Amino acid sequence: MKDIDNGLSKDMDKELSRGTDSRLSKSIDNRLSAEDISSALSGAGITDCTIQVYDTVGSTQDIGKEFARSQWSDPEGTSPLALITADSQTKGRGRYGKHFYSPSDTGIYMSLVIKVGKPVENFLSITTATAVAVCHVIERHSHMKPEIKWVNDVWFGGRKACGILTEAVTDPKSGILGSVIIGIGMNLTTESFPDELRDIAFSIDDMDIGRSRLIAEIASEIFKASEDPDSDELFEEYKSRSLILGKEVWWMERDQRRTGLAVDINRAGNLIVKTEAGLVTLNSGDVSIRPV
Ligand code: BT5
Repeated sequence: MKDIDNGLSKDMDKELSRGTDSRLSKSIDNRLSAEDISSALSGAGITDCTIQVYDTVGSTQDIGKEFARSQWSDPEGTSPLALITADSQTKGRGRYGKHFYSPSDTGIYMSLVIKVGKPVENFLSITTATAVAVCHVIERHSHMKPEIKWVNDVWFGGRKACGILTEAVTDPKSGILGSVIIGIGMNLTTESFPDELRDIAFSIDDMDIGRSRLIAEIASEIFKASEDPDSDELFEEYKSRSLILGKEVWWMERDQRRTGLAVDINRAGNLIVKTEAGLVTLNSGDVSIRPV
């Protein structure tokens, strides 16, 4: 198996025992604990999952990728699912190597590794399905109404609270998708952001569950969705939650600002934009909503 960029993304050991965050209800246990995650996953029927909880790491995604490789080099020795989470990341990353701000105590940073073993074509919508799964969990445990900003950011009132990064380990010869590594970063009680994020980041600070249970619920919702990520139901829900469809958008193409009307999202997750020159299909680049 070899890592390739296949378009899905262009591009415990240490258990923690931290106190509860002051902004969360005192009754909420906000510690990160492998035991709590494991027991919540078991409650959801997921028992064969490797769980690793760290204090600080570079990127949970990198650890996830290593695990994905071991799923193929040591199939007997590894489980088909893995969940890697950390209290903070020093090199949290988004698409194209962009930095994802991951401070300690106030957010969740997790990577799920799912062994797939199917042609890529049968797993195209895992990225969009993940965004829907994350919205379900947020709605279950918060009063906020999330929206999805193409491709897979979760936004509230024009600000980003959660970013999702899907990567893959694929066999280039057979086209078989070996494993997917789904990274999720979510701001929960972060109050102070670096300057460049101050006006664009948001924290979902009214969650009624602590971080361990939240991580387990997100994982189990995604594992469920991954059984049939290409289902029509999930895909239609993704589109109905999209804050970009039907809006005027702009993007940069070879130093040129282009504009158009976002009319559709196809099964590969591409955005279809109607421009004066006709329909344009955009991959996973950055698109901004045009101010009215
Ligand atoms: C993403 O990329 O938003 C995907 C982020 C995935 C992070 C998770 S955390 C666990 C796992 N381990 C990792 O190393 N990564 C994954 P993208 O759509 O490319 O957005 C990146 C942009 O989001 C940055 O350029 C900033 O503008 C913005 N950003 C960075 N940190 C943020 C934060 N904490 N909250 C809101 N926006 C942020």
